[in-house]
Amino acid sequence: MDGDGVTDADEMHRNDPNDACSYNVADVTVSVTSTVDCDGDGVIDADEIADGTIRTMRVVMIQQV
Ligand SMILES: [Ca+2]
Ligand SMILES: [Ca+2]
Repeated sequence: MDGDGVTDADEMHRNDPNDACSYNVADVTVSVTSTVDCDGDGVIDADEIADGTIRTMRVVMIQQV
């Protein structure tokens, strides 16, 4: 578990279970325990998930299209 809120079983599908910055927000089913800030905006991912805000540059790019 990397603490990104996605179980290792779910991460096996398409994400890295050892990288807290690799996860699909739709697969977050457990408490987020990591304190990483993957997009470097100063807000840790756990808080961004709780707030429903953007956590990764990839999501930003998708939303800009
Ligand atoms: Ca992960
Ligand atoms: Ca962030």
